[in-house]
Amino acid sequence: MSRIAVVPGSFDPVTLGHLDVIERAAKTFDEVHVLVVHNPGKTALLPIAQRVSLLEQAVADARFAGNIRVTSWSMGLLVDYCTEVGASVIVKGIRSQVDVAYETPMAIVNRDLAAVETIFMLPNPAHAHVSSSLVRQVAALGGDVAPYVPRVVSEFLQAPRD
Ligand code: COD
Repeated sequence: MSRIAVVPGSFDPVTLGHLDVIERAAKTFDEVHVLVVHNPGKTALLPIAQRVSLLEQAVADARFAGNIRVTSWSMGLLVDYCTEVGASVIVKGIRSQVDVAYETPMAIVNRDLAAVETIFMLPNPAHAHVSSSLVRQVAALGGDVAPYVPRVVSEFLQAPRD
């Protein structure tokens, strides 16, 4: 039986830290679904479809295995998506104790709701300080985000707008 893992996030926008975790998940599981989910606790920069498109372009890089699918979910619980596609595992990236404290209750509730386990993966420490909110702030103030995001994202954020 193939093991499907879901890597969920706001990905607003996808960063090198996210990609590090996605790459590790793709090496660990047969199939990985990268799932863009709206987080009502955050003010969005990019529309969901744009985030999906940037993620698709980022994981098209040759270093990623061909077992990654990018999609979005707005139909209810994260575990409802997992059940729909037959995924038994959620993968979350952990940067610090703050992430552990934030993610642990969600992991337990997701297990209670649908017997979906959560696996925490540690990124390369080089990316541990990177967050989408930091990228949004640097971009909004005209700084260079290239050290923190895939090239497709820095080109998109730095492109002139109407
Ligand atoms: N290195 C490693 N991991 C990282 C990095 C980095 N530099 N940056 C972010 N991550 C990890 C985060 O810790 C997180 O695990 C994941 O990547 C996504 O991060 P974000 O910031 O894009 O997304 P969030 O934190 O806004 O998460 C949004 C979710 C929708 C995934 C989350 O809120 C969630 O799981 N919601 C569940 C909704 C639900 O069903 N609730 C009911 C039961 S809990």
